[in-house]
Amino acid sequence: MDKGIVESFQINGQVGRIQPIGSGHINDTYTVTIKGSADPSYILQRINHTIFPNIEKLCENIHRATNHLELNGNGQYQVMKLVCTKDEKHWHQSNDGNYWRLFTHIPDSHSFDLAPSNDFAIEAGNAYGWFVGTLSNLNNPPLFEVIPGFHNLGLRINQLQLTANENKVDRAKICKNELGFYLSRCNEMLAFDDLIGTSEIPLRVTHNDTKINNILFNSKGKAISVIDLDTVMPGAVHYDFGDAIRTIAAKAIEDETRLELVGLNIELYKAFATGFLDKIGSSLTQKELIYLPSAPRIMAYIMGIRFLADYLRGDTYYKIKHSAHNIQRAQNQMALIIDMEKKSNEMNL
Ligand code: ADP
Ligand code: GN1
Ligand code: MG
Repeated sequence: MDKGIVESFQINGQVGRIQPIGSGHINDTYTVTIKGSADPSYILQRINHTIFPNIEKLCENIHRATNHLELNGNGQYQVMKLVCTKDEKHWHQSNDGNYWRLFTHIPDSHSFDLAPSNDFAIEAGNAYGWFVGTLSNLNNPPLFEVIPGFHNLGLRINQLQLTANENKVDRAKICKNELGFYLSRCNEMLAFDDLIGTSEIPLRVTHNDTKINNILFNSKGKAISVIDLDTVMPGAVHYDFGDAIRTIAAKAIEDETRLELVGLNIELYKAFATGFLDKIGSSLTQKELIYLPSAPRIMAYIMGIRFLADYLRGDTYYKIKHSAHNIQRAQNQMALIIDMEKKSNEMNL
């Protein structure tokens, strides 16, 4: 790793170690330690500019969101800051054409891929509820839509169908079952899509990638920060509630291939919902509340069809560790959906 990249930012001290961290599928993330210090001071990220082509608008969204959270969040959570480059920009382009940004590191923080207990789930619910609640009035002008139609079900279903028809890498025959599973549920899912953006389910400012590892916890298990702000943009509250449940109330990680282990932990689900609604429940509309229990199934469905579409197009979007990785992820989400369908009565709030 070229230390010169970090040195192009306004850092305090001399760059020491740069080490990879995290399990994300899109960007590359590193901790940066300053010489003479034991703990990291910064987080360096290489931005995937194929997926996020408008780097300027992407960084502007993050800058606006972090400022707003700092000013209006009542100090309840720590907010990481974008560090400027020496020429006062929020990103740096290296000679090889890559784009980089630097954040302040939240000290003494840990992230998890599953919730270790009910208390963590409540904490996570509080943190994401605080996030959506605090950003609710950041709309003048609205944040930039960094990935158009990111959680638009109609668009994602069309993409899946098109990719299956094109069958570029001849994988459609391998995924007949998976395609059948997802396409057989599309009408039921689309009913919800039509309500988004109406007064009943208004557009808010949402995080749109509310996995549990995008919350930092301290050593006492308290949530201390919400991170990974690439996809902060207008969205429905269901996106954040539903996407969070996929990892916070899941019995197994997203990459688990022993499908009998995959499912919803109803206690963790209720704990997350309690924490989330505690922070934001009173400002939700009746329709938003009615649809909340369906949101985890809808978001698992969206993620499942995105994994499957990527498998069908030859793995061009998500990072993979082996050639079956994306179809296995799509199967994992199927198992989660089936379990949530069985538990739909228990999921009522
Ligand atoms: P990705 O998009 O690849 O998931 P993240 O922004 O979530 O990238 O960062 C990956 C991991 O790096 C996080 O799960 C967390 O452990 C750590 N991390 C990211 N930002 C910070 C920060 N500001 N302070 C401390 N740790 C961080
Ligand atoms: C991607 O890179 P990561 O893990 O933060 C994806 C999310 C998916 C997630 C699935 C921009 O997020 O939408 O839910 O993988 N982010 C983007 O694990 O596509
Ligand atoms: Mg992340």
